[in-house]
Amino acid sequence: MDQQFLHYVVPDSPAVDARMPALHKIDLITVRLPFVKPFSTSVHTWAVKEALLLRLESGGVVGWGECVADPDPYYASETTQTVRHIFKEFLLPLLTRGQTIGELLKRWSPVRGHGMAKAMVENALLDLIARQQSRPLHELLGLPARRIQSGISLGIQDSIPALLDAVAEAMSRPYHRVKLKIMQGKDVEWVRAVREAYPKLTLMADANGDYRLEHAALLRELDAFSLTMIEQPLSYSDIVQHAALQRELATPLCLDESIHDLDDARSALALKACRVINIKQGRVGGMIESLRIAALCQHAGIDVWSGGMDETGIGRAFNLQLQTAPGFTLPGDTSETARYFNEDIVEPAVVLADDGFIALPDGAGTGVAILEDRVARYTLAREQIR
Ligand code: OSB
Ligand code: MG
Repeated sequence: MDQQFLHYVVPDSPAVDARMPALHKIDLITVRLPFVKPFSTSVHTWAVKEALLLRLESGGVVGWGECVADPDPYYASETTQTVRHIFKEFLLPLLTRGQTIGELLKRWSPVRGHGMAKAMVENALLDLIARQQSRPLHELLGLPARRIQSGISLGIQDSIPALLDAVAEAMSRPYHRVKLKIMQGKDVEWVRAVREAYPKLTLMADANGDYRLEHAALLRELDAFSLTMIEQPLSYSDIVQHAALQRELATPLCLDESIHDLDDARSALALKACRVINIKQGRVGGMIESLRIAALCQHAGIDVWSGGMDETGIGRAFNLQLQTAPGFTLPGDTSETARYFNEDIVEPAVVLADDGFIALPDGAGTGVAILEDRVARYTLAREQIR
């Protein structure tokens, strides 16, 4: 085992020194936005985006966080209900004014796991603080602005011709790379068809944990298609078996579901379980933990990218801000707004420039304006907590 990664002391973002303002109003808002098209992984199909939003108000300034948990546990074990419970019972009582963000993160470390709940709160606080200081979020995090690479994740399709149509539609926009969802029975021939139609396309596959080590020979067939990586082929909770699989494949493996925090990333690197990590800020407990993981990976010479959870424009704006960090060398799952929703709850929408890059929105905080009338239109439930 590579001990080096276990001992590396990761530097922290200057945002840990930011101080929490008084919170005059706290709202938990459940929104439901219809997707343009249903989205399928090997596990489940989602026809709508149902998300919990946290709205924090301090002296007329409002910060917003979006939780990536679904109402169901078909991507991860947290759900909107567990997030609501953990937030109200265990995180909310710790939100006292004057402490630094770093102190808050230490105070809530006894709350085991629940990274999605923690990310929602940290998101809203960082956005609020940055907006109060009239600074963009990346600046609060100590990161210079830059344009962001784009990528698109295509869900499981009904047939190979439908997949080829979906790829053709994606390629009508200048995305930097295409990710295909795969599952048992929809893998080698499906990837082969796309590769034959597009020999030069930057292409990868994501199995959302559908395979076991006994499928190693089948997965090795994917080595023929020069994929940039295969994401989470094995169980959502595994690290060790991915290390065994990586030794048998030429294609780099990427971990998504298995990485919940910096410690998981250390384990994965020490065991050589992957050559790439998909960092979703909403999964790993927030922006600050994401930057720690990115710094560890940079030290290890491992590429990272930002995944997505089909977020509304609020969550997507955090994913954009995160990707200003230097470790994010690969295009992520950051796609145009129009690919997810006919109408979003923020402005401006994410749109690709002619060269496929995405410009950071240039307002304070996440840079996007939250359209409260649109939020209201898509609201299922609103709970004023303070
Ligand atoms: O595994 O990366 C995943 C969406 C929902 C749940 C899990 C995943 C995804 C995606 C889409 O791949 C990412 C996006 O476009 O935001
Ligand atoms: Mg994934």
